[in-house]
Amino acid sequence: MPSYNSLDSAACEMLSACEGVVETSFSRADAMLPCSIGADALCCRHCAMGPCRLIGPHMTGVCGATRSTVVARNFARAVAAGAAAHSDHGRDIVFALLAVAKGEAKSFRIRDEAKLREVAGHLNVKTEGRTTEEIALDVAEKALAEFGKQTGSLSYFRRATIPRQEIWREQRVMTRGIDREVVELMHRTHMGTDQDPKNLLDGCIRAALGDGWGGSMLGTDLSDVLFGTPSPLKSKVNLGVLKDDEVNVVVHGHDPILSEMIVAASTDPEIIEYAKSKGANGINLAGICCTANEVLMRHGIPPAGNFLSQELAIATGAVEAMVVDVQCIMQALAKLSQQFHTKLITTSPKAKIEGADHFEFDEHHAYEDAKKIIRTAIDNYGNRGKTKIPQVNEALVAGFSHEYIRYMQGGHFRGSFRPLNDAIAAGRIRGLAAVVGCNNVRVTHDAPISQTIKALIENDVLVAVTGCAASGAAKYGYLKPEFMEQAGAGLREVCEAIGIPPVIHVGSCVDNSRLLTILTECATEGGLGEDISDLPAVGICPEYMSEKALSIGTYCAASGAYTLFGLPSPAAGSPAVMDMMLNGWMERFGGGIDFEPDIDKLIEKALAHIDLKRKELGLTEYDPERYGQSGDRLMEEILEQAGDFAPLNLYSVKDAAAAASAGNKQTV
Ligand code: SF4
Ligand code: MSK
Repeated sequence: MPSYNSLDSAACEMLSACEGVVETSFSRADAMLPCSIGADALCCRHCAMGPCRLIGPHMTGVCGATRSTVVARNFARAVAAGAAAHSDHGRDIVFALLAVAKGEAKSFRIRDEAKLREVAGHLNVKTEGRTTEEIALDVAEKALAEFGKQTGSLSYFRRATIPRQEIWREQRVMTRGIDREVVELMHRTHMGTDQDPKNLLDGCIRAALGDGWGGSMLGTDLSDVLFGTPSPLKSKVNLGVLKDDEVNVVVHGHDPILSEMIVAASTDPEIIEYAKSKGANGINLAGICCTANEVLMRHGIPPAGNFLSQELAIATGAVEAMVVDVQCIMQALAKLSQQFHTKLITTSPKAKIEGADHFEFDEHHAYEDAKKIIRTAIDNYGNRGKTKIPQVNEALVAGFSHEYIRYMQGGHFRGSFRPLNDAIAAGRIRGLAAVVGCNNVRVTHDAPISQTIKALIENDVLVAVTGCAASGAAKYGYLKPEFMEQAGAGLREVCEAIGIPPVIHVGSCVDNSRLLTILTECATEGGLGEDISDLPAVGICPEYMSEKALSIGTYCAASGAYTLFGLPSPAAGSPAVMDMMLNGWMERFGGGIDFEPDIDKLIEKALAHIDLKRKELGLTEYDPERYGQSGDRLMEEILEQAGDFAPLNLYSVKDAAAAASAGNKQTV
């Protein structure tokens, strides 16, 4: 087979089948080079005197805007869009909770009351002596107010460490209302307004913090309240999860409100009977992008792939309906679905696509909407032609909410982050890394994600994954407990002791807010400094594509994390702006953004930062040879030598997951 621009053998098989027959983002990328002026952010089209291209002798635009101003303005608009996307998603979840609290959304109910009460505490909502619905109503109203707050700062900032809150106050970047910061950033970037790159970047930080500690965190928390807080479960990933003899429905996008109902409708006996009446053996649900992560984390629905798999899923000819909501949905799906029998179904009034069927989804009659969508897919089963489903899939364990991570380190009564902190302090775990974000067709699909994760775990770095990087990691077996064999000896011992894979799946891209919570818990547990910026931890986005990733990177940096992107800088046209975002932010916030397209160097930089932080904390110097001769592995060897070997249950994660989910039943 000729080589294709993907590490994923299922993707390569489909790209081979598509060659010369159907267009994909891979073939379109080959046919169109990126614009080099735009890539460096040196094009300004913020007024009709331009567009101005600040290249060659043109050091300023017609209005005199400098390269640094133009680059910072372009970056700011991307962050504003990314923060808006996440936050608007979060707002929709709040509206769903409001409808549930008012009894207007009968298809949903509150699944995690303990989390509702915890969120109520963060938002200063009284809980004592009140019904769940009363609390939920106040929580929803207070949460909505966070979006429109005109003065003061986000309530959730109280969840950050005290030193972090002080840094934000000192640096004057406390976010007011989420909407206010996004609108203000759009205002600042209007022609002739904010023309100081540093001030523009501070505006980015306020909007991005409004995303991470506001819109996204509320989105994650209230999704858990409504749909259940994830705990580990097993599933599979890749195009091989599609089935030849069942109606395949693929959910794609981000909003769990829609996908939760699709999951429920797909198990409705009446619907299953209807599928059988049309000659199918049942209904097979699969996911793409972050909707995949939402339904995987809570129901074990298998992801068919990540961002660059969306067209390839349709090209199998086996997908009766692809049901989409918001974000990361390629417009090309509309034309492509017409070349096959697939129904592309848009569901959000905010995201219609010319050529797709639009079934508007509303939480007030959600279940009926979902059943209508599934029936449409079933009716389409008879139109299926020849199929080509790559027989490639891989097992995985997903569902590590921060609540579960705390629970797995001591159980319900003694849960804490102490064992993890102790393992880091002792050097068993060298440090922590979050590997997050998208695919980007300008690099080999999944290769930077895979290379980064492999190198990190070999170097005893515990990795948490989210978004399309999580599905990418899963495809290569990294989310299987057995993969701990590939980890360094110290990390392997910890994984064996706790019963986790060396790479833990934490959720969707909105769930990067869970990473802020995990890191804050590590910092407040003690022994590793007092703040996120003290921790031997890094954030890495190897294959970013979306503007949301830039917002995520900005809020991680402003929260104290050194954050690396594996692509060229979108601020490359101004070394001064790049320096402000890396060195300037490192000095002011203890975290910064670095763009390093050479993945070998990116890994070196990540490990160097972890080691620097270990040194600053006065921790034992990391030594890869120190551990590996204790725990279960040693016991196995002893038993083997004694000739009395009986297989040990190394992977208690399965039992722990069952125990956790027993109290958190996910049936809708
Ligand atoms: Fe050109 Fe200035 Fe107008 Fe931008 S704002 S297009 S740099 S004149
Ligand atoms: S879906 S934002 S491609 S992670 Fe969240 Fe994947 Fe990136 Fe979209």
